[in-house]
Amino acid sequence: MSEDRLLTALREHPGAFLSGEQLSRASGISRAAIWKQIEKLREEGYEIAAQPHLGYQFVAPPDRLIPEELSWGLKTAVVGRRISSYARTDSTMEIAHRLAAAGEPEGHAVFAEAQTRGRGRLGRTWRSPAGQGVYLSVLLRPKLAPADAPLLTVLAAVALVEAIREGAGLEARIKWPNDVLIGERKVSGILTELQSELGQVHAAVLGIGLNVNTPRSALPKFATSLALARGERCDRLAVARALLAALDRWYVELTRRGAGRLLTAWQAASMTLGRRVRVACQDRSVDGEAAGVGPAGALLVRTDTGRMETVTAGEVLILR
Ligand code: BT5
Repeated sequence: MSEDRLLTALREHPGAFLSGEQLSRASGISRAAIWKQIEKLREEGYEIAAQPHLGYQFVAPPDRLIPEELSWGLKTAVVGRRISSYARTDSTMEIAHRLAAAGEPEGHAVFAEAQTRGRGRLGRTWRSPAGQGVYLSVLLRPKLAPADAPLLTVLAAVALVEAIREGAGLEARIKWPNDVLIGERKVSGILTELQSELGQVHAAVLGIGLNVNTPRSALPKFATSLALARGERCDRLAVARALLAALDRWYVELTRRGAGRLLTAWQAASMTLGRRVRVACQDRSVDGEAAGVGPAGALLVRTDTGRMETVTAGEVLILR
């Protein structure tokens, strides 16, 4: 569409003023109608400067996670091949599951500005205030056995650490199994859900909640956001794009070459390994030293008797 071409022409020359005539040539919109289209873009939240005799200049996109902006400059093989964005929904997990059931190919990324029923594990709630965070579910169809699916949580955690570094300049650490922390506070949580049958994964929905500009008042007690940790607002689009790119890099690595490098990266970013932990599992509790991570993303705990226990799911309390 010619409106899209107008936006592309402006975006391709950041910092430069383009005359009405240049924009008209690039977009196919008549010179007389350019101003009206610019006003329309401004109404959508685009910041565009105008100077008499000079023309128009692209200043900033809207602070919204919309497909046109998320895919700008994004070169991914799988993750984000398709992007959907919702202003408000119950949970992006629900939308991605419905897409999966309808046969949608893998890679579709579903974003929402706000969730009314954002969820964590075991029926817990994920607080999802509007316009502050990244709430994302990615539909994947990995050739993994259900028992290896925790590797997707490992993948998301490593991708989050990289995206937080790249998009916000902050160092985050991974707390097994599905939390990403800055300092001692949770900044992001991961939820992996499967559609599987007879030992085969048909679809996996990888859910990620990341607090970007979320104020303290909207968060639970032991949580933080990138903006709180950095002391200034962060570019949500930049963080979200970096996240899609990192998820894609690691997904391609995992599916083509296996989990080796992924597990090494996880270990380097882990805050759990080497610590004394208490892991509460469904029916028991294991005390010991977090000694390593198994090939499918399980936690290896060396108990006081020297025995190695493998824990596939649970809550970790770091004792010291
Ligand atoms: C998680 O569960 O950490 C997984 C969260 C996944 C959320 C994403 S958002 C996009 C997608 N759509 C969804 O509906 N969900 C996914 P869990 O480990 O069970 O942790 C949940 C706990 O984290 C809660 O009980 C709170 O204590 C805490 N919590 C809730 N909201 C939080 C927030 N915004 N930031 C930090 N901690 C939070």
